[in-house]
Amino acid sequence: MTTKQEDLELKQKIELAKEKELEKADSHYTATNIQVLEGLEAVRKRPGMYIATTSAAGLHHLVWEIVDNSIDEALAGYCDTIQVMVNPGNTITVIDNGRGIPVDIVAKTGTSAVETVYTILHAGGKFGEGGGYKVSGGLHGVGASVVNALSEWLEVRVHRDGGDYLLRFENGGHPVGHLTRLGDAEGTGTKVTFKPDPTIFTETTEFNYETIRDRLRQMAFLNGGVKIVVSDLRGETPISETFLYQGGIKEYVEYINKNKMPIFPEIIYCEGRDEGVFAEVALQYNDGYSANVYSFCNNIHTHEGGTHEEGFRMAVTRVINNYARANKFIKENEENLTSDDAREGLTAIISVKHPNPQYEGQTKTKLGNSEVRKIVSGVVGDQLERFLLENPRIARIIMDKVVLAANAREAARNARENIRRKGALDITTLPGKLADCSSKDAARCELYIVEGNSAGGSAKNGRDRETQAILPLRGKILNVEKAQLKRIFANAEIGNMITAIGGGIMPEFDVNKIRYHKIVIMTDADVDGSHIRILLLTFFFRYMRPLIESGYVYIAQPPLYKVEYRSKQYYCYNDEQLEVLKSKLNLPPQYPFQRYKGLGEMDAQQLWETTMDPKGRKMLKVTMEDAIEADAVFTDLMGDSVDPRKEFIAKNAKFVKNLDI
Ligand code: 28F
Repeated sequence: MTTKQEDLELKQKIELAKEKELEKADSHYTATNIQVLEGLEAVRKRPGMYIATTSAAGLHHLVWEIVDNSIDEALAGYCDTIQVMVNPGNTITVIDNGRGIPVDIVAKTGTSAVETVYTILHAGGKFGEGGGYKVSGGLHGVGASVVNALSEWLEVRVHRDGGDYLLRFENGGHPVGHLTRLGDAEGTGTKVTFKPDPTIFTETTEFNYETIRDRLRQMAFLNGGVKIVVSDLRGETPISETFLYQGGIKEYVEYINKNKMPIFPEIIYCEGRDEGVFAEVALQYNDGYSANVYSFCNNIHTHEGGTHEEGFRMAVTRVINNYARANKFIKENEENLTSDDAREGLTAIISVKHPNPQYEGQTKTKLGNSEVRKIVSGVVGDQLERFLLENPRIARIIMDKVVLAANAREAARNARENIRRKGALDITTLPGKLADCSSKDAARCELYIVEGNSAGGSAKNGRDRETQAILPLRGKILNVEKAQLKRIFANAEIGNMITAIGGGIMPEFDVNKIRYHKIVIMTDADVDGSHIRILLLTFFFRYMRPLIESGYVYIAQPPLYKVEYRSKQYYCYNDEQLEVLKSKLNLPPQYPFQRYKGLGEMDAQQLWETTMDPKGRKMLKVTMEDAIEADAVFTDLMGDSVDPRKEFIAKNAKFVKNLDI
């Protein structure tokens, strides 16, 4: 029996215990909260550790990271539509119709799953137990919390369990209260809006719509059946584009070959799953000479290739040789076809989804997992062989093509030998037109390829002789897309470039031998200048691709206008700058200014000051971020259809994205 007194004491004890529990929970919460903020603070202190760069590329990484979460939800089978909007003020909104981030409390952190995912580093890592795994690459898979840490503010809105939930973060990831249920909602999904922190992204906080659109188009190709709607709402007339490819990478190959000449209409497709790895390949041959094989792991472009590409190459070479021998396309006494022969004119996409990818290489874009080689080689080996057996008519077209390639390889080798003998590939005899620099340290050296002899003269006189070399080009260079290899090697302007740069040409191009780490294309700001620039870029893309991949190719930015005011000279590089300058100096609307029609109008001193002096110049870096897109563009321009070329030249080279100062 207990007395009333004892009863009361017990009650008090229970209350006390409860309070202690609460305190414990609270202090636990406070402790984790502090850790959380320390984690996000670490991201803000050293953003480079998490997103590699805080330049324009890093800014765009934020978008990829949020979109990756939607893609993962789609790959798990719960989402089929993703919307991405670039809003006025350069904020980004991403919406998906997945299950919605869970809203209940996570035991470990004591807060909602939404808050956990957005405040704990790597929290979003593994997806639910339903067999799905986080497959999208992300920025090395660092998670949404990094985006939050690097945002001035970020809002997550979730529709789930019949509710409409909101959580807002400010100042680099500090939650404003906790997840709040605003009311009822039908359906499910997640919506995230964020504004990148300008104190982190000091270079630029302006999103490039083309960059976002191109990457999301690629995402739509790589994840067939997922609808991605991209909009730019910043301008006066909003832009919106929808990407939905039921055929996935098959449609990707079709897209790349769109302006080339496929030699048969079918896209060959192989797929398989083994050891938890999903591998798929789509391919088609066109009548061109280059190989366009692009590989991906978990939606990341593996620029440096890796085991999936090796497996693919092995299988294609093996199957083609076997078929060619069995069907007497090559005779018994003849050599095997090389893998280069088998890939001439080949467009292919290799895409693997791997639960535990290992990346290697200088830029960590080379797939290292060794089991993948066998998996891809097996899938392609079996299914390509079968395709050839079942489609003898197409098999014959392919065989004719690869045998022709083998013969042409022989002819090209002779042609190359010829120029080598003539000295064009021999870097000891530099072209007479080249005004070389005195330094031999390639990392410091720059080669200016300049349109026209008169501008070439100014550049020679204005340059820094120690580090800047000048190669003037006379008139237009050969259109390498259309020309035969033999003619390309025989062309004097091209020969000069090959010799000056010093790395040879593909397939033997050696980026370690090049004599300059900056190749700067300097042409007039008119249609002819654009054309020459594009011809040069086509040449580099086809014959010195590693130059672009390594980020060694630049485009000079000469000013468009000069304004003289109170015996001072001001240069403007675009119309906007001119307007700003006019209003800054309070100039009347009719105040005269000089419009530069060509580089030749500048004297040596002006050219140096405005365009060549490393201290003040602006240059555009040519990137291979989307080599595939670039390839489609080059073909557009240089291929047989004339209209897209004209249109494109008028619009300028759009794959030139990154501003490098
Ligand atoms: C606009 C950005 O972030 N979409 C997302 C989901 C769905 C789930 C999830 C996300 C659970 C515990 C990690 C739902 N139901 N779009 C998005 N959609 N995250 S992110 O779960 C996160 C995990 O911690 C989800 C059942 N399982 C998973």
